[in-house]
Amino acid sequence: MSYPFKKIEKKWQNRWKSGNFKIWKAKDFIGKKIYILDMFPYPSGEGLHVGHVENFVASDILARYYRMKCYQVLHPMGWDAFGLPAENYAIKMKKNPITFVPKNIKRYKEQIQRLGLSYDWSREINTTDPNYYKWTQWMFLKMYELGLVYEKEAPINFCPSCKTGLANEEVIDGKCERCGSFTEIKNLKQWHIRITAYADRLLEDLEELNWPENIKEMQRNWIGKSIGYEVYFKIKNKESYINIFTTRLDTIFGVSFIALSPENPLVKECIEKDYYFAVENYLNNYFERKREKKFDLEISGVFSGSYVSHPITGESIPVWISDYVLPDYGTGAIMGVPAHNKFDFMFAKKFMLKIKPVISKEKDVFENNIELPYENFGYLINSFDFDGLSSQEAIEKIGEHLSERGLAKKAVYYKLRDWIFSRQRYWGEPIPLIRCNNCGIVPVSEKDLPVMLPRVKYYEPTGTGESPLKNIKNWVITKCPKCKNLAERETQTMPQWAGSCWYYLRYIDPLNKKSFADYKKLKYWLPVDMYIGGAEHAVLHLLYARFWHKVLFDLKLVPTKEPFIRLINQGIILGPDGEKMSKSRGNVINPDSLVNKYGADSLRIFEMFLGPLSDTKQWDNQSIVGPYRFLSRIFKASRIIKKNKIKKDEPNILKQLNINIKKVTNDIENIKFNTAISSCMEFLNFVEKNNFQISKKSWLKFVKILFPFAPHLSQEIWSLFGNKKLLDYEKFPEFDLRYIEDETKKIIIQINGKKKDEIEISDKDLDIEKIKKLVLEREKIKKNLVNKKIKKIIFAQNKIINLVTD
Ligand code: ANZ
Ligand code: ZN
Repeated sequence: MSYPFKKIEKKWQNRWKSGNFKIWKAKDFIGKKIYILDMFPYPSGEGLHVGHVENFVASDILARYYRMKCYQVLHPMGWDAFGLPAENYAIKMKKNPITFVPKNIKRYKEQIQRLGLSYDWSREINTTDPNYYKWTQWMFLKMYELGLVYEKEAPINFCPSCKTGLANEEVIDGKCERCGSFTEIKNLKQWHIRITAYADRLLEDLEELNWPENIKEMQRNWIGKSIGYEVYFKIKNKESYINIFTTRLDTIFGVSFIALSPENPLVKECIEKDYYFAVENYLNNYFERKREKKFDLEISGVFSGSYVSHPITGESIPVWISDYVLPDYGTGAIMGVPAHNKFDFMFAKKFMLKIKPVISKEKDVFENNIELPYENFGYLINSFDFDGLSSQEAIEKIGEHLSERGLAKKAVYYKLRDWIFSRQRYWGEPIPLIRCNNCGIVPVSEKDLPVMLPRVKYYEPTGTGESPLKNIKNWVITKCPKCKNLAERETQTMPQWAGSCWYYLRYIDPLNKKSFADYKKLKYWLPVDMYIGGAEHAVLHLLYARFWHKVLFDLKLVPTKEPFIRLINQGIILGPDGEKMSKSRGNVINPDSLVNKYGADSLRIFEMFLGPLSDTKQWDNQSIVGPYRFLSRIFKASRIIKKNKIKKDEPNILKQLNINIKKVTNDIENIKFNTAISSCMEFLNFVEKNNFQISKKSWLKFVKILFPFAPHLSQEIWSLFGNKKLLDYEKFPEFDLRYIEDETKKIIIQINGKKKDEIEISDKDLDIEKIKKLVLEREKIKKNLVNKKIKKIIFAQNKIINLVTD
């Protein structure tokens, strides 16, 4: 069985193209809108991956569906085209990315068009286009004006033999990807953006987002807000104090040592004479390991010779120096409580320090016989006046006690760090700042934007770890915008994240010359209603973009607090061998060959039919035959039905048709494309069993609901039946409840998770309140509930109702 998909797909693709894709052009300000966005791809030399296809087909189904539901649909595509691979390839081939990036884009675009994806190409953008990156630079300068940009030394990876700075991706197991030498850490002045100033808002506003819970949790952990206390421990025989950060002030009576990070400036002050050599030895060793990125698995440390006094008991506590205390978190110093923290416990075991339990699991149990370390909250023991308090109460009380005496204060710390914004790279947006000997750092004037990336022949690494742009003297030397003397341009470039922080805004008004986008248009289109892409962007891209958007919101340049209201992650597709697809494993599936063999519509349906969109799925080379046969059967059925003279359909046909429409409508709106497709398959089986006895009108309704999934074939059948117009703006069929009223569902009734009864409920009653009423009226259930009180009713998956009692 076969159908002429090649001819059909070519015909309609040409038709869409010859109309300049106007059919998919989103119009501003007309009616209700929906913004359906894909994470835009990086146009590598390899072309589209089946994972892209999964993402783009899913969003295309939504875009086509909502168009048929009379929405203005904004569904754009563009290119995230700056980045390291292009630059490395350029260095190798001695070719400028400016010439080959457009070639890759062309290939991507052709592949996308061969899949029948309905993008509004009039809004295409490219992050490497000067008309685009002008605004990336402009926004950077806005942040600079706000004081959100500052320069500070920060470590970069450096290969001593290639004499070049490396990106994290180029360091494999601590070695340079190119030559295999061990890389080092080199400190270089770099631009930072103060994303930490937005930490609280980035955290709080997560609550309003309809995103997968795991992604929100990753963002929460990345931001890592901890509320606790700083406590000051006085160094014995000295004037200074050691300031530690703890979230567990309730354990303060169990402190048996203080530990400083080797990088804490107080280390110097704490070293006592007799300990000098041991400490110096330890520090040298630590810094050497750090430079070479070799980390010991075992905790190490050294005693400084100093003691502090306990702020409540006055007891002497030894001060240690240890690498398990992070230099850039909290105050870089901790109080060690071995009985209640596993790292402190390991440290105490190794150096034979005291382990004193001060928290018990149960109230009024003063003898602790639980296994140590016990890290949970509990009740205080061995803690003098505070004995018996719960951990939470004790944190409050001890906090007050110490704060009143000036020995502690409430403190909040975040794991989030400021964003290192410069790269020592050629292929990125130039940072629009100028270094002048008279005036210091001077921003480029707005009228001189964009600062164009120079077109050059050679941009080999400089050997110092700095940007290759540094070598391009006639570009570097410029005039200071302030004093007009000779000055130098900043030669570091922006990270690839910069362009992807705001691209969804430019789609809204891509040709605007006066601003990055007109505010009224932003107001109409924002926020993005559905953002579809891979879960690998859980933190970096999605956090940077949210931050960038909030800065623009504060400047009153965008109308919403958040950019992406709803996020949907497509699952990873594993190779036929069950492993992640990769070139080196040789298990990458190329969509082109499948399109050639079975057609784009078959591939679209196949990928959606692999399983629920968000699940990890395994590729299976054989199964695409199924969708292909399904479409062939539809084509054949259409030719038969076209000859039908049936005017009025039998009730069972109408019933099945309406059930199908209802199912597909609900499934598309709930992003369950696989079950929508199986419902269509069932309907086709039914039509075949009934010898194709269905009216043209009803059949065409089916063709319409198939359109978002298989647009070429549906459009072909639509025109085969004499329709001249394109299907895109035909109304999506509505279901008629009259025909499906007697459709019922079996619902299982449980009490406290045990099945007690079941009930048939008609579709129109599928409403929790109605079901509750019906369930509670049932005799069996009444009997089971005698003398019991219902605490909660849980209704799961439209299948099970569980009554939870006392
Ligand atoms: C004493 C204590 C006792 C702690 C106890 C924990 C349990 P989060 O929630 O991740 O913020 N800490 C503080 N600064 C640190 C640093 N620079 N490097 C390594 N560890 C550090 O963790 C806060 C806890 O992490 C703090 O509370 C501190 O140990 C440790 F039974 O203080 B705690
Ligand atoms: Zn100057």
